[in-house]
Amino acid sequence: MTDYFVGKKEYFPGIGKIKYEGEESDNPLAFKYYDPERIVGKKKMKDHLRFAVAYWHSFCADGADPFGAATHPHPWIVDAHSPMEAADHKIEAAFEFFTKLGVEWYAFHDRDMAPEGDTPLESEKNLQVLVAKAKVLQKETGVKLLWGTANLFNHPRFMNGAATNPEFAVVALAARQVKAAIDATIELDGQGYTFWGGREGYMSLLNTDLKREKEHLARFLSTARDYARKQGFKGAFYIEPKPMEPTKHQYDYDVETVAGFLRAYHLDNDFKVNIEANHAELAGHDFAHELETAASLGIFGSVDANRGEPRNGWDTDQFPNSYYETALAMYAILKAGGFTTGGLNFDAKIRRNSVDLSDLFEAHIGGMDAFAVGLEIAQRIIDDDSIGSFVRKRYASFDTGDGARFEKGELDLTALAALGSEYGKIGITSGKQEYLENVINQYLFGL
Ligand code: XUL
Ligand code: CO
Repeated sequence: MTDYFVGKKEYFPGIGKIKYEGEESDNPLAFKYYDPERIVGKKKMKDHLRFAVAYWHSFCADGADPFGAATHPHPWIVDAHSPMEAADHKIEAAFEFFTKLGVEWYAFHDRDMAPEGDTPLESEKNLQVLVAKAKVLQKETGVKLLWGTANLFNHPRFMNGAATNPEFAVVALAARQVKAAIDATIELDGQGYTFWGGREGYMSLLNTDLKREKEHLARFLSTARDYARKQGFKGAFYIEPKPMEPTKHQYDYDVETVAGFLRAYHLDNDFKVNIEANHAELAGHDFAHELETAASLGIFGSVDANRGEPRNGWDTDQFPNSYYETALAMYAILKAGGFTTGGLNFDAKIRRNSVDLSDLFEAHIGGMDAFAVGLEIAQRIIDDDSIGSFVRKRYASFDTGDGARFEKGELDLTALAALGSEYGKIGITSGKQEYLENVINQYLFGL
């Protein structure tokens, strides 16, 4: 009896179920901090963190980069005689990996799971075959779908954009693909559906009608929302902000930009954001900045957990490993009330030269341990109210009296100005930044 799934062939032989062994363990294939059943605050660790594996990076990306050929000859592809057979092997390898790692969620693009056919109909049929198999595997293993999406950026037809393509025929083809991906997501009981606008932007303003493209994007999203709701989809729609790459400028630049767009087109009741750490960095923001901004605007949804390489400014999609960053991220996430439909999806890939079978496991184990540590620290900061009480006190002058009247909009500028008669020592109160930074470090290393 094993407590993991193995299909027709075992793709990760010699690796069994990954277990929590604690920080004394030196077993590279064990969790040191992620203890799924452990209660933190009021929930189990696994229910706080809701880890998901990204199908595209873990089972499709082959280590190729613009300078070199593939270095990860995936056995589930090598031993297949047709693209559909490869897809069948791949899904078995994926569920073997999910269950050995012990994650409850995954996320996928349509084209990750099923190959594109010669016609739209053939592509849809391919997807339906794999979705039927995914449904059986989900039932058998208990692994669930965090979100589905459509790949609207890989095929040359999308080189000028999908929903924002200057040619209507491409917009309609993109819609057909999204419709099928929404159907697949509903069939698999997905908790969310993501739009990452990889090519929804421009390469040159000289050939671009910005106003029209943004209106087309909004129209496209509304029609997708209306269709999904009509089909009974109750989950969340996510926009995944990213400022650039592959386009020079992407319309979903960052959380604040997306929030303005959603409000302008009355999409903010259905759409939230899926925040990716590396995308935040590309936009010139801290990961925590994007999380807190989303929470403050009421659109926090889900997270693509990864990291960039701060010195080169690319979307390197590395596995998260900074406890400092995960602690600040989890603090923002817990303050926002935690995840509802969302989770922590490892939109991260092992490096081109990470060619051992165990590397994919070690990468995820490290990422999961990093977020487990981040969660523990964030929960302690919240329980002690050490930072929260400081921030509340900082704004206490708005809690009562004239400050409260200002917040309620009861003071016009004349009344407000009349209250501004004193200079004295007003405004000379320390922001205590260094002290607060020390507090965080004490939680991280001092306990
Ligand atoms: C690309 C990216 C995508 C989305 C899903 O930068 O993050 O993989 O997460 O399309
Ligand atoms: Co992503």
